[in-house]
Amino acid sequence: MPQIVTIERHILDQQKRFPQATGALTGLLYDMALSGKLISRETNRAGLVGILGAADGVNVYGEQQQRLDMFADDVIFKMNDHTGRLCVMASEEHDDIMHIPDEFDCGNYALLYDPLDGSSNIDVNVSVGTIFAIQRKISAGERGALEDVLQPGRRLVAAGYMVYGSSTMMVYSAGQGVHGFTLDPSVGEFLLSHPDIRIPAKPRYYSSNQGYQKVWTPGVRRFCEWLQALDDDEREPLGARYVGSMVTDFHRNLLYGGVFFYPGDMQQPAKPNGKMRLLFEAQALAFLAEQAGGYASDGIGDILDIQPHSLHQRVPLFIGNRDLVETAESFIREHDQDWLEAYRPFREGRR
Ligand code: AHM
Ligand code: MG
Repeated sequence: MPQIVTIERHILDQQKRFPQATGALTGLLYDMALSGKLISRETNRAGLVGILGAADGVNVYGEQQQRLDMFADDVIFKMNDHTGRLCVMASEEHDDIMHIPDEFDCGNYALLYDPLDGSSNIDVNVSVGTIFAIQRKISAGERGALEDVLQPGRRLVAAGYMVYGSSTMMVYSAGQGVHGFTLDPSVGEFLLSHPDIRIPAKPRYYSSNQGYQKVWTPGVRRFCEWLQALDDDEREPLGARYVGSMVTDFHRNLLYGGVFFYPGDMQQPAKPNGKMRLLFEAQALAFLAEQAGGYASDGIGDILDIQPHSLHQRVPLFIGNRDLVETAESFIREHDQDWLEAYRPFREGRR
């Protein structure tokens, strides 16, 4: 029988490489794993317990929240509000940062999360996931502040996601490679199943909502044709796969090689900055992509180098094999001057 490594053991082993570590990050990652187990249990039972369907709430983007979103959001907050490890939290489902209740101590980390990514898939039993990222506290005050979460992805201490699919997986990196764990529901443990994940050099898939092709910029349209290897006898075309739950699409491309893209557009009303949230979706996955040998860009440059200006800032996103993402950048440089001019003010926080 091969060696069995639980996520707890793995996180502890990684901590041992840093003699100065206090154990706070270790505890935090373990609590994320526990949150994942609880959310997984509810997503598995969703159809049974009648908690499906939209709740009254509408999130800050004007989208309807599903009840499971709210459950997942609450689980992660409650799991982490009293541990003394965090100074502040921020969730895609909340307009503002969330402070640690006064009765509890504050710690040295900030947690950012998208509790249930791809939630429009819940009602049809398609995989969804949780995305999280951890920054170090930089604010002077004791109780944390907005500046703790408005940091470039380059400074992330750790990031990861859970996918609630045919099995539940947790994938994380604390800056030493990307490691994947599969939940064994019979014993309730995440077991190491995918050590040291590297994106395969030969990609297989591209993932994008091609229903929007008409509103894509000329550079993005040409990039997609290039992926399909039109007029190219030397390269094989990539297959198309799009779940509509980015964390799931990203997970597939991480294991098989490929690129996910959700570009900005110039149609009226123009959305030059696309849909993905920089802090709750793009940064964490960009960190993991880089750790696995890949790359993430907004079409101009590295997602990890973008200085965030607001909590719910959106970015165009191209993520996956480095050569594919760099090819997207060069098509955009060559063909999308109008878009570049429209997008830059968003990137630089002038809009
Ligand atoms: P969500 O966080 O509100 O669920 O939205 C993000 C999701 C991504 O997971 C997915 O890739 C994208 O929205 C799908 O959008 P579209 O339906 O426009 O293709
Ligand atoms: Mg999301």
